[in-house]
This record gives sequence, C-alpha cells and structure tokens, in this order.
Amino acid sequence: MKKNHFLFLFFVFIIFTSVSLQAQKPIDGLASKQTKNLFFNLMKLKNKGIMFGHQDDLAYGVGWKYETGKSDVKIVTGDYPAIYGFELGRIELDHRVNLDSVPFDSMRNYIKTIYQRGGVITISWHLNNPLTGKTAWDPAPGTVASILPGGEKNELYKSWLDKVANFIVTLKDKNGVPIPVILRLFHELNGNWFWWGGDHCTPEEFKQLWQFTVSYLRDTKNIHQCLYAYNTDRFNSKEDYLLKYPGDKWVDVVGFDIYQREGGEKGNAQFIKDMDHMLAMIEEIAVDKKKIPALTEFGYAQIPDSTWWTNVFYKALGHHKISYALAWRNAGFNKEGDADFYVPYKGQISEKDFIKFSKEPSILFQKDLNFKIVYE
Ligand code: BMA
Repeated sequence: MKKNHFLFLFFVFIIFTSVSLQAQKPIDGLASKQTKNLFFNLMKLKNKGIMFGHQDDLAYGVGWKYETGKSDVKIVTGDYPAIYGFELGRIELDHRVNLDSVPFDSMRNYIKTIYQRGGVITISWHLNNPLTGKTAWDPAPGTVASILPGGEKNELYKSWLDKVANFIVTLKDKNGVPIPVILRLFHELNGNWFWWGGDHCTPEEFKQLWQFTVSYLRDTKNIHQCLYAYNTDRFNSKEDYLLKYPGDKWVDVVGFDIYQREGGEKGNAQFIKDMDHMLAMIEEIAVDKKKIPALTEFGYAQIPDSTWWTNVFYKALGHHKISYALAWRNAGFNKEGDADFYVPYKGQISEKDFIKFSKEPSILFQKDLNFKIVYE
C-alpha cells in the first residue's frame, strides 16, 4: 500500500472511531463524572449480563414495611437487586410521602445506601394531572398542551419540576457528590391510561413536553446527575415504538414495560413470543441509536406459576443483551387480604424457581457488581 493510501485510511479510521465514540455518551454534556461513568458502564455491562431490579425493594415487601436492610429479593435469593426503582408521585404536592406511602426522606436514605454499595437507581413519576388536579390516571384531553410553554398550566408545571429538582439535588453521597439516577419520565406513553399517554396528545406535543422537561431540569435547574429513559408499554414495531421518540439528543435509555396477564401453556408461549420480539426490537433500536436498552418494568401479578422465572421469563429474556429488567413492587396485603406482588416472598410458589433464575450467570444481582464497576 502506498504511504498516502495508508495515511488516508488511517485518518478515516480515526475519524470513524471518534465519531462513533462521541455519539456514545449521555445527552447531558455537563453530566457529572459518576453519571457519565454510569452511562458507559451500563453500556459495557450489558455484555456481562442483565441487572435484576425491583421497585421499592428496600421500603416494603409482602408482610413487612420499613425494616432497615430488609428486602424480599434478599430474603429469597440471599442477595440484593442490582437496580432499584423509586417513585416521586405526590412530590409535586409537597407531600411528605409518595403515592405509595414511602416517605421521601426514607427514599433519599435508601438511595444513598444503594449508591454506596454500587447499586443503580431509577426513578418514575406518576405526577397528578396538572390541568384537572386529579391523578396521573385522569386522561383529560388537552393536558399536555396546557403545560407546554404558553399554556395556562405551564407555570404550575414548572413549579412541580422545581420540587422534583429540589429532591434530586439532595441525592448526594457523604462527600457531597451527586448520585446518578435514571429518570424514566412519562412512562408507558403509548398506553391510554395516563394523561400524557396514547391519544391524549399528538406526537409533536409529546416531544415538546419531553424536550421542555429535560431542558428545564438539566439547563434551567442545572441538574447534571440524570440519565433519561424513554419508556413505552408493549409495542408492535420499531415505527410504533419511535412514534413519539423525542430524538437522540434527548434520550439515554430506551425501554418498555410488559406484564403477563394470561397463564397456562398458551399464555406462557404468547408472552415469551411477545417479549422476545420486543426485546429484539429494542436491542436493535439501542444499537442503532447508541442508547442503553432496558426492560424498564415487568411482572406477572402474584406469579401464579411455580416455574415462571426459568420456564417463561428467562426464556424470553436470557439471550438478549439489555442492561436491566425491573420487577414491579411487592405492595403486600390490601385491606381485603389480597396480596399484590411481582417477586416471590418466602414460601411463595415460585420461590425455588426464582432462586434458580437468580443463579443464572447472565442475571446480575448486587454481588456481581460493586461501586467501582458501576460508577468508576
Ligand atoms: C401502579 C400500581 C399502584 C401504584 C403506582 C405507582 O402500577 O402499583 O398501586 O400506586 O403504580 O407506583
């Protein structure tokens, strides 16, 4: 090869690798060191395995509430989850506890404990409807439009974001270093049940809402400890998934939520097929866009199938290269005496199978990780 050719190819190579590396970074150019590291490490760790997560894991479980160090996942498997979900709903109303009764002060302490041991934190927000004052499940038409700049509720919405920002900035380690969190805003956006969802706003309005929110938290409030997760419910195609996608400059994590509702052989087979297909699409989207792929929420209420974890869930999940999978919360017994849970507790029929699932080398729990692996 002539020297000139060699030099030309060399420069093409350098430009190509630097362009592709450049794209692989959090959307916040001023993201803190630990937040950037979390992004890069999540990208890397997905080749090692899938982090197992659980909503409100340290706060309560089936038959218990607020006991330090307790966790249904740990009681059953001997280890803590690798990632934890928390929920901000009602913070916008200045409540002391969230809509699931978790005190925000306790939440902050859990988050500090988790960070210290190298666990990952993701936060959802079932914020009330700012137009009607009712809950997140009040899909009044026009709500999204009303909170965009120029809308009658924009000031109110900004004051709610101020409260979210005030909470996030208190998430610091003992040296005052901001703790990175994955914010999954406006989740299940293609479903019709939330005011931000489905037909209740146009794709353009949704994108504007997303960009406004990220920009407000990041650029106006100067918060630089967040990664942002775009998160649908079940979807049929990549086009369907991306219908309201606000753009590569606005999203760090691409994920979806999925629940199994039908049991039996037929229900199981269908669930495996659906989840496998969606995971394959999300992996492709993530590779294409250089984002972190995740199963942002999943579950089978009350897990009525003793081998669900290995025979159904793992069959759909195990061979995919995604970053994490977050099981929904173990709310415990309600007044009628019915239990609401998504991971087994001691004595539950899928307990043994969950232990078997937790031992799969490709499923990561806390002991598979540490602070250095996740944040350095
Ligand atoms: C839903 C249910 C509710 C809960 C809400 C917010 O899926 O679990 O009980 O209040 O999420 O966490």
